[in-house]
Amino acid sequence: MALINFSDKELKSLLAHFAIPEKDYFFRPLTDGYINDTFLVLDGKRPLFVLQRINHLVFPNITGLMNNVQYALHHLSNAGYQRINLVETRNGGVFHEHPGPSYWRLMSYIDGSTAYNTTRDPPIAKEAGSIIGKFHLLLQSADTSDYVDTIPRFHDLELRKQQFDSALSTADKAKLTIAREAIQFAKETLNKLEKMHQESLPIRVCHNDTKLNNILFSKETGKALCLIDLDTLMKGHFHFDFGDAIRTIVNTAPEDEKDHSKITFEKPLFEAFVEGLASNGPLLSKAEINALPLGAILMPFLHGIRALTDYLNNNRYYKVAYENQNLDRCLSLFDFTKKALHQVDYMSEVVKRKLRDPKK
Ligand code: GN1
Ligand code: MG
Repeated sequence: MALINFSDKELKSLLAHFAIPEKDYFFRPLTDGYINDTFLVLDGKRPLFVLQRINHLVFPNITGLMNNVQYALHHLSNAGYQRINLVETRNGGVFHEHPGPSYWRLMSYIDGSTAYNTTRDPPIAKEAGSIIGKFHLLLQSADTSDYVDTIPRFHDLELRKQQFDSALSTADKAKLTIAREAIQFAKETLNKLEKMHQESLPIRVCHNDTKLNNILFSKETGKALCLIDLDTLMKGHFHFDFGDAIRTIVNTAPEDEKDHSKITFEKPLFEAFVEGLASNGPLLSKAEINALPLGAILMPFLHGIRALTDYLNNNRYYKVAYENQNLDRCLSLFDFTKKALHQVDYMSEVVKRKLRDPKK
């Protein structure tokens, strides 16, 4: 998908649909996301809001998605969890449908907050674990049947395999040759993962995109404040959220890193993250704890195979900054998958020791 540009004039006219004081606001694009278009709205130098176009090709049920977000935000607010507010439109809705169509929402900006793409800092990893645990504690009382699947089968390996197979059957010969090793690894790992035993696991309302840069931290105290980007909030299993966090916290390299010697599995960061999770008290069942190492392999692999599929499909799904970015992302995610595969026994030992409820 190509990057889309919006003029200040267009953004101003969109903002006018929301119930905020009329002022001469400035806009600054935030370009880290691969799906939506996001802009910081500033009053002079002060960021006040986040304006976002929701990609309706990726998320066709915008009403369902925004209902999910509203329900969840209702739960996601307490002393240790920073509330995010949706700004209503002048018609009292939570999003604005623009002719085209395009779909826009406006959220409060959390003053004094920051996010990290990567970290080498165990206290940050621990805070990340703590806030993800808190997110799940707060949503434990949510009724999963209230939430629609914004992307059905989002983390379903079988679906991702089918999409990969279909991309293989239509891709250019040249691309199949360039990606030969990645394709081979994908096939082998699909076999391996299909065989990895899974006990039956509870369904929770999950975030489903708990990468490190979806966590806001206080610049002043270093505390994690809350999770952002709730578009994929829907039913799921806890090890999905665990795995997405591990792939972006325990690996200190960015997702499209080309130098694979920089991709590492950092044990101190893994342990700090698990300690952060444990700091909320018992949350997970025995079966969920047993599934955590699988999550740490499944999630980088799933993102890798999705990036590979999109590379073979000529970048239809993700926004890419350059032609081969999806292939670079795939190779880097597969490299971390390999490194995590070597740490299965280590991960099992740590999560059992730190997370099992001593009373059970
Ligand atoms: C996409 O655009 P962004 O960064 O919020 C993707 C996530 C991936 C992420 C990075 C709906 O999210 O699953 O973690 O890229 N979201 C969707 O790989 O596909
Ligand atoms: Mg996202």
